[in-house]
Amino acid sequence: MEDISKKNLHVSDNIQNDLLEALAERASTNEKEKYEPNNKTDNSELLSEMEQIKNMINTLVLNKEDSFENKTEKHLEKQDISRGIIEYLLLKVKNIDDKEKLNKIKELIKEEIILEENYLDKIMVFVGPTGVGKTTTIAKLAGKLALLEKKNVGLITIDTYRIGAVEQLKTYAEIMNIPFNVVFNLKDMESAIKSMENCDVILIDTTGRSSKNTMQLSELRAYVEKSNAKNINLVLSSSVKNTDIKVIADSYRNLGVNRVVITKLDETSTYGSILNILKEVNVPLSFITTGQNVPEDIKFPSKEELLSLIMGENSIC
Ligand SMILES: Nc1nc2c(ncn2[C@@H]2O[C@H](COP(=O)(O)OP(=O)(O)OP(=O)(O)O)[C@@H](O)[C@H]2O)c(=O)[nH]1
Ligand SMILES: [Mg+2]
Repeated sequence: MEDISKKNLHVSDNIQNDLLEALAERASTNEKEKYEPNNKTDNSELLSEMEQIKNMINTLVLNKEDSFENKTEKHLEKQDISRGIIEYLLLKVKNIDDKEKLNKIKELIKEEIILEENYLDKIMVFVGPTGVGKTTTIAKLAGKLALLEKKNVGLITIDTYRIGAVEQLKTYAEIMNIPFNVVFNLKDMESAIKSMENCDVILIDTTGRSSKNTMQLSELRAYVEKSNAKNINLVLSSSVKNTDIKVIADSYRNLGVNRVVITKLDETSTYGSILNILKEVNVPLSFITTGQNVPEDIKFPSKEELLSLIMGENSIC
């Protein structure tokens, strides 16, 4: 019998099926022939053919599992990179040499990582869903700017909705000895900003809002517009569900979001969400946060550092 196992055995679900059928047919013929009086079939030859077919099927299955596409797909899935992005990456490298594919994938991912080089502005607003770390992030940034870089920083909060929210930021302002203002209505916003005219940077904290509550979001938008801020950061936790990113991005885009901050990277062991967020929100990354410590746990990673996190080659302890 021809040694089919040496042929090119690529892909071939169909071939596998054909072979399985052939194998089944042979097996049933064999059974029948066992009971026929004039059986001339040499059973040992038949068994060896069947063994060959079995080996060939194994080779086919292994070949498929070992293919670059398969291994890469599994690896990217393990990093929690979204299905859409994985398919896009694999399609892009489909027709290039296997040896080049991994580098090309890394290059493509790097293209998606856009860093905001000038993340600072005179007036900066932080918006986002509840509990993602907006207030803590503002405290970290204020600490870095006021304590380490000796800048004049002012803090404003419009979060009079949640009990304790004002005290949370006020406490940080007192510890850092920097001006602090609470804005209760739209009219207050103007005067609060005016009172901080001398500050190099004014950081504005907002109430966490669900992306599904359009009323609350329009109210928030009015405050953001009134602040005249040109630097509007959407704060998202790295543990955000893939399916939610698009909904959040779409609803917050109306607020003029033009930067993103990714928080709580210390709470995850896979970093595909960085890529998912950047691709979906489609604005530059200002910085990331990596823990609850104020002001230490704020980081300004390079593209290479983010790439190695996304690819699972590095981690944040
Ligand atoms: N592990 C970890 N925890 C964080 C990080 N940033 C913030 N937190 C914690 O997340 C919790 C919520 O933080 P807040 O800053 O109050 O979040 P927020 O977005 O202001 O919440 P709301 O104002 O209620 O919408 C707090 O316990 C923070 O200490 C981070 O980078 N890593
Ligand atoms: Mg808050």
